[in-house]
Amino acid sequence: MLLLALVALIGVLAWPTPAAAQDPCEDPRNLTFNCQFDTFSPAPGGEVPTGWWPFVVSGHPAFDSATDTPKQPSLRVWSDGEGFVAGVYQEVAGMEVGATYEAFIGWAVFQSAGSEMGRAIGIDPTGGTDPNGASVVWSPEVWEKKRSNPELRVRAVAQADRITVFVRANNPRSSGADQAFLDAVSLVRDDSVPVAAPAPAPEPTATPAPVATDTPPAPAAEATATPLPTETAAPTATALPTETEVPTATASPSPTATTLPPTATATRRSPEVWVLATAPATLPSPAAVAPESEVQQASFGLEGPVLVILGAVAASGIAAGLLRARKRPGGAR
Ligand SMILES: [Ca+2]
Repeated sequence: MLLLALVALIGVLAWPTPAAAQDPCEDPRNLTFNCQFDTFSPAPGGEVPTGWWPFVVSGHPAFDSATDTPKQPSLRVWSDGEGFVAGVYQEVAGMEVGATYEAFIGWAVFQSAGSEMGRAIGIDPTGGTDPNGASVVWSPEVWEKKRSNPELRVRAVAQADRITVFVRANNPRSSGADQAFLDAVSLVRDDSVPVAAPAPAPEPTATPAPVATDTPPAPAAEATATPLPTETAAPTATALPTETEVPTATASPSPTATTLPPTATATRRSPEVWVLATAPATLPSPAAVAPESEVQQASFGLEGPVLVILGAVAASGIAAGLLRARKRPGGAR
């Protein structure tokens, strides 16, 4: 009897419970596509189960199909001579926001000269596809060399109408040919957990509470708002536009700008330079004045001869008068 019991116990330990019992893909609630990795499609690094996408966090592992699984084929992620962190993911649509979902992998084992390789399953409840994303919820990582890993399951509350399921193999260091075998990845809705729809409701309730606390500081903010209008008065200091008129005055200097160069020379402190500077500045003015003075001189030049002529005429007139006066008495004679 003892022997029979011992043999039966060894049999249970040596071979996992019947595959059918462990096949999560047979669960009618399963939501993943190609749960049993029945078909493969080409992908970077080799080929991956159809409907799944490969990801590589580190290393350069290869992806292909293998026979190490209760229901062939399985996905093999492996390398020979280099560590790696890699796996596959699938976005699953049709989620109900607030509902709880559980992902599970029925087969996650490895073959290696080494004694450990991490395996884990994760969910990004926001639907992200970055395995390093902070929103990804990971299961505990199983490192031991064993062929049944019921602990490789994780739950999350959907935050979007689609969520992402990840399965990952973590081989920190090479032990030669290191191979991970993955298969049967499922996602089911856990109806035992009420939909978190009420959860968003309490959030708004919590929001008003802090708002009440904010009410007292609110007036403080108003007081702060009072100085703000004062700052608005600052714009009243739009006296600046008056300064803007200054530039208008600056427009005048622009013609004077021609004078600037000498002025600049005058800036060299010595009063003499000032004189010199004034001189050239005055030079143009005389030039301009020159025509006027010439005109004046010209007018004076005309006035002089006219007076002479008038004088001569007057003198000749007087002389003629005297001659006539002398002739009349003489003629009378
Ligand atoms: Ca399979």
